Amino acid sequence: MAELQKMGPSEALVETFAAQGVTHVFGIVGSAFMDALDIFPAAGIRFVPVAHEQGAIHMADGYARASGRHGVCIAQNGPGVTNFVTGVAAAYWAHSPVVFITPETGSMTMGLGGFQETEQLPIFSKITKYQGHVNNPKRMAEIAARCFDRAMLERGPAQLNIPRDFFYGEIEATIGAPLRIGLGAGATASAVADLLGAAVCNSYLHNDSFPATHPLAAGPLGYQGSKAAMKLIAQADVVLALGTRLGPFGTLPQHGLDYWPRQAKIIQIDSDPRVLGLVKPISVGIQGDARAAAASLLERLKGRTLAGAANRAERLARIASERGAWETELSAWTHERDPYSLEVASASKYMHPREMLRALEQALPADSMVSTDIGNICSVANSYLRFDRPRSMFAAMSFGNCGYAFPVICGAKVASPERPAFAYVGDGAWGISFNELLTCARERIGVSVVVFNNAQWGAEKKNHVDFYSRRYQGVNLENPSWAGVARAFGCEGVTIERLADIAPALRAAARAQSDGKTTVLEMMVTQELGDPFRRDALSKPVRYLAKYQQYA
Ligand SMILES: Cc1ncc(C[n+]2csc(CCOP(=O)(O)OP(=O)(O)O)c2C)c(N)n1
Ligand SMILES: [Mg+2]
Repeated sequence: MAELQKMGPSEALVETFAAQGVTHVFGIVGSAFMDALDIFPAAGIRFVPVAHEQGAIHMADGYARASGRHGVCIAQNGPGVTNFVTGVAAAYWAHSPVVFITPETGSMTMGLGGFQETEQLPIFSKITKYQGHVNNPKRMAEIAARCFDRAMLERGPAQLNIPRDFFYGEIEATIGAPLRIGLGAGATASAVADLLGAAVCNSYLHNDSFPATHPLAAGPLGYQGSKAAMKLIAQADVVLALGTRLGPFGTLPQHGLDYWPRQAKIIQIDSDPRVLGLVKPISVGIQGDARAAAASLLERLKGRTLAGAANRAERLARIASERGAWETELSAWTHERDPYSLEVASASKYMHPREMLRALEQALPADSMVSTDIGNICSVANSYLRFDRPRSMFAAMSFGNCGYAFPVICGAKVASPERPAFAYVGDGAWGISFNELLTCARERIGVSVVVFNNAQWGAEKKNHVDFYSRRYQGVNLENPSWAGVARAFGCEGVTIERLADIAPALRAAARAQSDGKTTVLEMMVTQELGDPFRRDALSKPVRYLAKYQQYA
């Protein structure tokens, strides 16, 4: 609809959604945007009502990450909008093209402190790639479209802020076509790796960035990642960093290995020039699309005599042997071996987290999508999650908020209903997010949630163990039956205490997804704890005042 037409601003907004290919909008109903909501069905848009606005923005994030299209959500001005904050920050660091619509208090009462009023632009100013403010209803279509274009172009959340009286009136508007700069998935990476005979490491929490079954795949770097990947990259003389910002959290020493090859030449390619050389010193920085850059690199390398060809066979043998060694080590590593873990496990009849994660890995159906939360067991899961195609792993990225995984997998499932969908969630994080079971039951979104019931905020308890002589505060949980809670919400719930029950329960849960049924698989596990997130995060306590001496 490129010509100028008479319409209402709500129509201009909804027509822009349609032009941008929007089919789902997550949110909680509110008077502020009801005039636009009213016509969603006529534009082919399904409004997905949620339990909490944080759920809506996380679902939009999951939807975007699974589909590669925009995730969209909307909320009531004031409290509905402030409920978005954590989810926007999470989407920012997950580089998700989310457009969140924030109706604002009316333009004629702004500043008078009426109902549901707060300045909505400053709150989001540091966690958005773009903020569009509709300063005149006549600009609704123009500014809305720009939010969609910028979210995709800059890979991150864009805010569309609209004073609520600007939904009404008569305007003349043109609905523009989406503006897209082509960015491809880095699939060409395997061709480059094959030509070079180079090992391929996944960057932290991107285990779906390269097929795990490929013989050159070394596994993920970073926290609870693959020792094979770390040992191999440590020997590199050149690292080609393809479409990764080399985030600081994802390159920290792990398993006692300080693996980053400081002497190596680093070639970094990223579409965002601001991340080139930001975290790690580089030898060459290339601003560009990872796929296009890899393709042109491949063209230039073909037909040349490659220095690395001389020892290719030896290198391939080394890669295969490191992969094998890590697999063998992982299979034998059924439980943690530090004194705290040995003690708590011996007093428990429940499953060891590691052997449970291994059983889950083996039972996951082909083509599964898995989201993971922030917590000790979720992090250890990094060693046991392998994928063969992109858009399969949706970890809480560097914002690191507990309560991310469940709503995110709900959004991913709405985007890709044909794929089996699983969320891994610790019991503490589950307490933050289980309200969205309401949404699953009501909207018939069928996902499976694996809740790790270790009756503790484990990742933080690990700090009490390592640094505070086990002086526990606020880390022990008293859980209800989470399976029972799920059933009370109208979902399925199963409690699992034995390894042998994992595969059949997981398969049944996956089948139930096709009937739009969500299942909570409550895993009863010991209180063992894997390595801490990071060894540099805390220091041993030092106290100077007499009354605190026993706390040193
Ligand atoms: C919203 C939020 N609050 C607090 C934290 C701090 N935090 C990090 S990990 C963690 C413990 C997670 O416990 P749980 O979900 O039970 O998983 P577990 O570590 O026991 O496997 C906490 C509280 C956080 N990351 N996010
Ligand atoms: Mg826990």
